Amino acid sequence: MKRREVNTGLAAAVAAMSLPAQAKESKAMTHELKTGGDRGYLRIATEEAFATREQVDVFLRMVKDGTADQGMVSLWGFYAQSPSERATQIMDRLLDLGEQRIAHMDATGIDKAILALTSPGVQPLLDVEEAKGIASRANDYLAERCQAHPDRFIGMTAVAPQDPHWSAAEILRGAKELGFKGVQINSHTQGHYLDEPQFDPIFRALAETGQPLYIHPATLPDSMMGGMIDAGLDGAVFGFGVETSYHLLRLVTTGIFDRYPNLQIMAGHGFEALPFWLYRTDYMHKAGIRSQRYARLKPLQHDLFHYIRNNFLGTTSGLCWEPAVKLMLDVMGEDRVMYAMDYPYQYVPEEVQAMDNLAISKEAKKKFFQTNAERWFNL
Ligand code: 1DF
Ligand code: MN
Repeated sequence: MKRREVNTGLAAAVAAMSLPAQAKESKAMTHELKTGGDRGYLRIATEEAFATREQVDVFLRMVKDGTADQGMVSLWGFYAQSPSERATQIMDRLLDLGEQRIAHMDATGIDKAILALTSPGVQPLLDVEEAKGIASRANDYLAERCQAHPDRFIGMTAVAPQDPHWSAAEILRGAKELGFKGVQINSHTQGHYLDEPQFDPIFRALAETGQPLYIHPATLPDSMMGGMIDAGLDGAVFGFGVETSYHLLRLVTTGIFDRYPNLQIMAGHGFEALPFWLYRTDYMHKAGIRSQRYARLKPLQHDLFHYIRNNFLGTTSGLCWEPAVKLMLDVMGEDRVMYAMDYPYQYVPEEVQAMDNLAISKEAKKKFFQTNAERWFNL
């Protein structure tokens, strides 16, 4: 109703616009959002964030004492200190794993949320003991909240890759004792990438548990920052996706899936734009291999199309936009694309309606919202 009123001033202009614009407008008003499967599927949101107070306090301490890098100052200096409505509302929502979050899930028809400690987890912390303490207490807290709402909340394990052996043990504890269904790592850890050999215990633990790894964006390392902050592009607006897609691709080119052929890696934001790039990336990757341009790079067992359709899973977090989702479905296949909201960073009810209205088959939509998540997170 509110939308209709707001739009009356625009009505003539909209009427004069193309039919698709009109259809889009009326579609968004077609239905209420309810939980419980009234449209033939449950909605499972797969990239949903929470924070703990002690995590945010350490971020703020690092911002103030000068040990935070530029990306952390830009991101957490903002969320933890800005009086803006966006920052204060997001802080409030991140810290809630109770009634407010459930009410927001009810209001947008989200049946289940797959929750992870917000980015960058504990990965920028310089004191490894402190990092491990905060991660394990966050895991205990999340497990307790999931037990309090077993039909609504599902957890992913937070780790501290600064200590790969400890992280491997925490992955096993998450899977075997806490009931978690996956592991989230927020891209690089202080400029280190997961293809480096010291992280192998993490991949062995993933193989042992059979759990998926969600690679979530993080603040840019100083080495990649360049002029991003000057242009206002370092965060979720752009920089996150650039750095995370780089991470995903270097795992491929350095052969992680040839070493761990059953490994499943998830990423959000339209799989960080990689479906769009895939054809060219694959072509140029092959050209580089054939000409032996890079000493380190050995031929892979498969082309990039194989890995994206066998080892990667994409979610829509923050990119609930039909052209992008259709491209993901085309490139990754309808078994490998899942819905995510990215609460609380992008809490937009109209986006849920837009995804309900995707012009894809009934079967594909149920996979997208429900059964792919059930399958890949082993719910
Ligand atoms: C933002 C976006 C921050 C996402 C996030 O974690 C995050 C943001 C600190 O908007 O600043 O997870 N996101 O996934 O798009
Ligand atoms: Mn996110």
